[in-house]
Amino acid sequence: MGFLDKFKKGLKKTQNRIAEGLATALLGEKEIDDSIEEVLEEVLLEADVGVEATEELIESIVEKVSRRQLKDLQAVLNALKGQVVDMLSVSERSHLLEDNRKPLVVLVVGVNGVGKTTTIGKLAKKYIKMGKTVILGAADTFRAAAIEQLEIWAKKVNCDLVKHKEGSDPSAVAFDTVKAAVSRGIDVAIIDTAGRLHTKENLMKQLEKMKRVISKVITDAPQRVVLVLDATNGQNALNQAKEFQKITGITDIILTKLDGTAKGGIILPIVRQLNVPVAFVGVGEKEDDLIPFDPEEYARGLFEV
Ligand SMILES: Nc1nc2c(ncn2[C@@H]2O[C@H](COP(=O)(O)OP(=O)(O)OP(=O)(O)O)[C@@H](O)[C@H]2O)c(=O)[nH]1
Ligand SMILES: [Mg+2]
Repeated sequence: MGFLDKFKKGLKKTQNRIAEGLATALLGEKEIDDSIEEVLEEVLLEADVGVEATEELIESIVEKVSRRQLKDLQAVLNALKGQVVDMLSVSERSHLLEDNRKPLVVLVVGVNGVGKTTTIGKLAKKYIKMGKTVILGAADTFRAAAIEQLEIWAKKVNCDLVKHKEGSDPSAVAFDTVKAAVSRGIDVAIIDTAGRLHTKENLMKQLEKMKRVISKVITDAPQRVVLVLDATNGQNALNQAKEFQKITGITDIILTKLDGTAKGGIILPIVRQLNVPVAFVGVGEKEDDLIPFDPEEYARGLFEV
């Protein structure tokens, strides 16, 4: 299956909610009228498009309906698609893969269970496919089996790994990983971190320390701080992102588990409110289930039936 099909499949649940929600509500109506406003609001909010973006979308659709420019469901879906592309195209594209600083240090952060470690495996594979060499740093020394989980990925994608004992200082692992990348001439060092709630001050401080220690090896590193968000968390993911952004400069966002939720609309407020590009979306648990985010494909996935 190609990227585009996978992206579409990953958005299926969200698409169903929106398109079917609208279709059901409009069933039996000869022509679309103002009553679409309420239905639209409901389905868009349910898909976690967020209040602000929902209002913006509704305004434009209702205006077109009252001018009799949109007569059926298909026309409404098409209009929504165009509008969403416009809303997202203001955002910058992520250059996570194309960042050629060497070694590139990528620090991966996020709350518990969002898919950090899995995403690191998938990401490593992408760099390797481009002909780059990769080293992984097992700086989640907190959770039992976290190191082993990353080791399995390193074996699977065939790259180096730096690890210490469980319970050791994550900053020391990060430091050694970057050192190893430099001495072995490796292109990309990706550092896994323990899941942490954005509300836990001491854990957020620990992230700061990791960054500081890494910059002792290379002044401008980590050049990329990737925040992994779980799409199934919907609006809550947005709140997490805001907190992480306050404490540690996020350069890229990866939104996982799009395949498992009807809340795929959350990308809109994420892109529009955070001013950080969404680099990839996760659409499954396998190594190739990480898809570059593209506004056009996203809008098609949401609104094309
Ligand atoms: N369906 C689906 N599952 C995913 C995706 N990404 C990750 N997962 C699954 O989510 C679960 C948690 O993934 P991990 O990579 O362990 O998450 P983590 O953020 O490293 O977790 P902690 O280290 O405990 O904080 C695993 O079962 C993954 O297979 C995705 O895009 N889609
Ligand atoms: Mg993990």
